[in-house]
Amino acid sequence: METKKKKVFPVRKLDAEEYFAPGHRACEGCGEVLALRLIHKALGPNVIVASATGCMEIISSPFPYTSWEVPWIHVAFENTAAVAGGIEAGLKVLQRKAKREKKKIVVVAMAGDGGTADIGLQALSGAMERGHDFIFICYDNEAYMNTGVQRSSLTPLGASTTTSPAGACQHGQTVWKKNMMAIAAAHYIPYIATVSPSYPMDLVEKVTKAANIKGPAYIHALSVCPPGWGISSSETVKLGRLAVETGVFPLYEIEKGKYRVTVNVEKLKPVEAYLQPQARFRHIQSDLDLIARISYRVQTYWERLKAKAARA
Ligand SMILES: Cc1ncc(C[n+]2csc(CCOP(=O)(O)OP(=O)(O)O)c2C)c(N)n1
Repeated sequence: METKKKKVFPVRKLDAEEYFAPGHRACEGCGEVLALRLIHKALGPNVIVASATGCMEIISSPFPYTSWEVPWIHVAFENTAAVAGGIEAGLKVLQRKAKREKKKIVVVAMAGDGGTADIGLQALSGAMERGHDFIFICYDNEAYMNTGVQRSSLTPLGASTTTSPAGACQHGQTVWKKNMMAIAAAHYIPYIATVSPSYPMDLVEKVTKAANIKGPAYIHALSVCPPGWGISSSETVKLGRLAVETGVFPLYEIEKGKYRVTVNVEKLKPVEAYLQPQARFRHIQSDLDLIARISYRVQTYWERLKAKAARA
């Protein structure tokens, strides 16, 4: 009996093309737009993007202008992953009915940390569970930034925001940052990764992998935000590196359940090296107890991550 040949769609190699045009209105030194630009360089032209409301939407599409060189749709906070799932299902039907050529189109859903971990979480969970072939990218700048730095469930413990202010009664955010990687992993999707534009080749490799793997992929991009975090715009890339070097934001992937640390750090730097340059943590510099709690948490997570990777 003749076996059906599996169709493999090649994803293009990285080249000099840009798919997100300059001239957008992102802040100087924006880590989020740097991640976005690199991600789309890796994905190439054959994509359709569903974008939640958030910084990357407002800076890229003030009517009548757009920075998007690829098909892009602005959707509500709540339904980004649902819209992406619909696009993917629609493309599949059109290709099956031969109303569209059989070309790989990578369907991408993107949102900030508020749009991912808070308001869009239900739609994301549903889309991951249904198993749509799409990539969800969380651009995590650790607060609702474009509306004025309000806390989200991805704001780290101790960070001062306009709705978790540092003052006499409280030292900034009072709860731990939600673990979105673990939430994605709990859906048993085939590919999950953390990325940082401070490590561009690691980012490109993971995004390329996510585009080639069939089924849902979740990418979590740490996006340094100079105005929201209170750093100079020239410090973005350096702070992104410090997040990795201190273990605050480890770079790893979970491919079909197997953990792999992609950027190893022999000995973590003290978390103070990451906290100290940021104004949002200025008030906790003298709170040694809080720093010790953060440090313990970071160290423990890192050890557990390495143990999981060693077992893989
Ligand atoms: C349901 C709903 N609630 C609130 C808003 C107002 N709003 C628009 S953008 C935004 C902040 C987005 O934060 P985040 O998703 O973290 O992305 P960022 O702006 O930080 O990139 C808010 C609260 C909205 N558009 N829809």
